[in-house]
Amino acid sequence: MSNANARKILEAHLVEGSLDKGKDISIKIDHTLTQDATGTLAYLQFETLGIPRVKTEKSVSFVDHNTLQTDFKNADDHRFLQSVAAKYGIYFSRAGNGICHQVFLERFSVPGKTLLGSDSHTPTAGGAAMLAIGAGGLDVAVAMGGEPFQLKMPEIVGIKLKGKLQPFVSGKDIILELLRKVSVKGGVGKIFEYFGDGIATLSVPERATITNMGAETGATTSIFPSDEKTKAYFGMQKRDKEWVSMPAAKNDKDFDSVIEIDLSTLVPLIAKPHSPDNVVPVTELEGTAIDQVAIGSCTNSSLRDLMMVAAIMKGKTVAPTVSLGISPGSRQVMQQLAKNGTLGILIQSGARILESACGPCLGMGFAPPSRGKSLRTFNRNFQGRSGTEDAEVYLASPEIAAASALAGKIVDPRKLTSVSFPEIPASLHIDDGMIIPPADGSNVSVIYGPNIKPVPVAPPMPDILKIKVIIKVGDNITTDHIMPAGAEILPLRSNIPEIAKHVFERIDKTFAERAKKEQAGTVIVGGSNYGQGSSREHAAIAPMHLGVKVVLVKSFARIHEANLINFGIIPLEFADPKQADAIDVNDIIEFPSLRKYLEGGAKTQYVARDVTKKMDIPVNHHLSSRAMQLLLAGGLLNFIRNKLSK
Ligand code: MIC
Ligand code: SF4
Repeated sequence: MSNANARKILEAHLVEGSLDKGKDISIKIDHTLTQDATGTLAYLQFETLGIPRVKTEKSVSFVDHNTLQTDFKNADDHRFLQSVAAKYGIYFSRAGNGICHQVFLERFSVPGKTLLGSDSHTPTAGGAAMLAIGAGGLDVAVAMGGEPFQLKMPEIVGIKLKGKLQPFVSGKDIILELLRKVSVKGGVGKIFEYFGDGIATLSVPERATITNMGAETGATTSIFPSDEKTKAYFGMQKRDKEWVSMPAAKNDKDFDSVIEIDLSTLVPLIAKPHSPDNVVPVTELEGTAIDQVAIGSCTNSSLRDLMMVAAIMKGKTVAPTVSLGISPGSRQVMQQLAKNGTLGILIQSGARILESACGPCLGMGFAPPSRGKSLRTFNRNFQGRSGTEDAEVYLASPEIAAASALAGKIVDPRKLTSVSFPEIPASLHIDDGMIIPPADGSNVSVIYGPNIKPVPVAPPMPDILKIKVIIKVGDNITTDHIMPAGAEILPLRSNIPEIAKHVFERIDKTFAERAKKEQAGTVIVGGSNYGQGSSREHAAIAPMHLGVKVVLVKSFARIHEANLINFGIIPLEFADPKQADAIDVNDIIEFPSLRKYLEGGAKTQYVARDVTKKMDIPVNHHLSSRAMQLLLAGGLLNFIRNKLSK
């Protein structure tokens, strides 16, 4: 019997199905997490379920993404979220308290529990041995209503860490190495579980950097065991009582397959523009001049990371050609830096201290200059995400970032022989004053603002689908392409008709206008790993609002495919991927009796037809029987409402 921790947690939470690779399973969700940019829709949808109080053990709502507040919209969202939390029994982490994943790890994580979060980096909590999965907001809303979460049983891949990292090589380099090995789609349908003698050398924040950025491989989640290092972390957080031991599996045989990484031979790595798997050794880029350095994000903003940065910056000033921004991951980190003098060192170095929030990571301020090179400790460097379309973003460790900020060019941090490593405190001052715990909400009224609009629901699936190809895109299209974020568009997250005007605008400015004109609906044609990146369900709802009925691609990223189904858009894959090349924009594609096909359980090969090219297109799908029911019902919300009303 396998001793993989991921398997044990799934077993303990299994509601339906058997744990055979690829089979449909449903699991009980203990905790949920939302952030403001996905949370408003999640809670609007939760409200329509008519459930008086969340049914999870613990649900937490964070405000960290949309904190620029250039007008009333985000402030209204925050007020809405606070009132919803008070009404339905949800913990509320106020703006200023920090980035959801960092704060969740510090204050809420519990080894062995399940967590579902409306953010793709929810697996961060896997650093503390939680089985933490990112999902669309509607899936999280339904989990708050007590429904199990559905997924296909992933393959459990053991990542065997051997040996010990060299100085100035850290957690970021481990996950960049994995990305180099497996690529941005190598984790789809997989859980990465870390084991081996090397794990004992890594602290929880370093582990969380790894599980966080595991999302960039497309993995369902990543998880570390709970050991002495985890115990020490819970002690530091004064949460000793919540610590649970979950020793690592010992044998390769506990996993479906194993990837080995020798920590002792690992070198500092960098992901080049514009993909997190475009990884090379730092030595290959040494001397490259940079314009900007940004340190922070849910990947690398822990106390350990920022004390390391300060140790490198101490007594020195950032290069005159570089603008350095630092966003500590949480108020706890910020307070600790202030208390032990580290903040003073960072300020003295010329760093611009930014809010404890996502900020530059998703283009909320601190955009690089035109054609600027920006070196960031973040997890995504998709083109344009920084807010500057022609900027070049590099991803690296805090060690590389700090050393390079001083030099004005990329440097190998292993040359910093005179830097002494900081002593991370064993105990912290704990202050949860910015977390509002649940109380009796029976008299609370939810406060809406004028930009908060009802979430549209898909119409029932039509019998006949003869629809136009409205756009054709290539491989690895991200949700940042489909539904961009950034300072101008993010404030529209609670208003689908408005945000829908921006769908695909970075690829084709006419998309929304053209799509809306097609009364019969439209189909998107794409390449492999379509919809990688974020969990934002806006990348499904907004196209649905514009009349997209089918997305026909070579392959999907997990969360986006689930979001399409949740909002009644049919995800189909080419049986022969080469056929994608033969299809053109404006071709008419017919999907004969698709409704009947799904009603009959979709058991045989389905064949669509490009009427324009007179070409049959055999297609595959991985729709579970539940997914087919959702599509027939016009999406998950309709489906659950029907179920609850029975
Ligand atoms: C991201 O990093 O892309 C985001 C912004 O955190 C998204 C969520 C969102 O779009 O609101 C994610 O990772 O899921
Ligand atoms: Fe926030 Fe960036 Fe992390 Fe997304 S990846 S949660 S935007 S810090």
